[in-house]
Amino acid sequence: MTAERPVYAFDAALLREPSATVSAGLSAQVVTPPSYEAVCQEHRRYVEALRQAGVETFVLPALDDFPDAVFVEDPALVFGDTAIVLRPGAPSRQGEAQAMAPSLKEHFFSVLHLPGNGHAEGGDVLVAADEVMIGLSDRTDQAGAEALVTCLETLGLSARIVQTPPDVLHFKSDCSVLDERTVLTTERLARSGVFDGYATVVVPDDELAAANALRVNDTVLVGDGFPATAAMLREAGYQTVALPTTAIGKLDAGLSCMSLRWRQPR
Ligand code: CIR
Repeated sequence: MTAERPVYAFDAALLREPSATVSAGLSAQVVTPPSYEAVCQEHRRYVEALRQAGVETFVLPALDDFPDAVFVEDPALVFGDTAIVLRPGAPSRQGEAQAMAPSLKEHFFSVLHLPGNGHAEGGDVLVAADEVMIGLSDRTDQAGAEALVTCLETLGLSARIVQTPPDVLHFKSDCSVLDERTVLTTERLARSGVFDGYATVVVPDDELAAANALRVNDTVLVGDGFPATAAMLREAGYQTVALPTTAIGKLDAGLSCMSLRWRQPR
């Protein structure tokens, strides 16, 4: 499945304004939750950075019944002209998927629904040049992953089920695509062998959350609390833009989580 364009080439993104209730979002950490204002500020900077990187942004209104709804990456997956409505594994997030469906219909020719009763969240799905990796986690179970493999196969995409490290929220909490053959990853994930055959840039152990970076066109968006990772990326030849992620980080989120990105068919 080698794509005609690089997997990080995007010209459109769907986002959602943070919910007024976002402070009540899920978190595995014992921290003071972020304020609504702080999340909004980070979200604004993120939208602006996507625009600067050449992406047209479509920002949906907040869904106050769903504190985590700003993290639109999890309830759906999108490719060129197709979207897949997923079934989040977190009970408090399940309604986000149906709420997203009408907006997906506006932007995509075809909107599929994850078959069966299993669960899968987009944060567990890494789209690389020649394959899609689906990480099993507390949010994505075997049934959901298998259903997603089947669904992706109907789109001509080949998918592989892999393992998210223990106690890590999503597969992509620990990795991101940098280019057609290179991934940014934590050491613990790289050690599992999942990226054998890829080149890797390994984040320092004191910057684990930096692994959820986001390559968009010529730019790699990186959390501004991760200077060593940003320096490694620049040294490797990538252009970086640092964005604040302290507030969303308290909700276990990173830079891929706040958008669904695609290349519009011409
Ligand atoms: C959650 O636990 O579901 C949210 N607080 C964070 C979701 C982050 N999403 C992502 O990594 N794709």
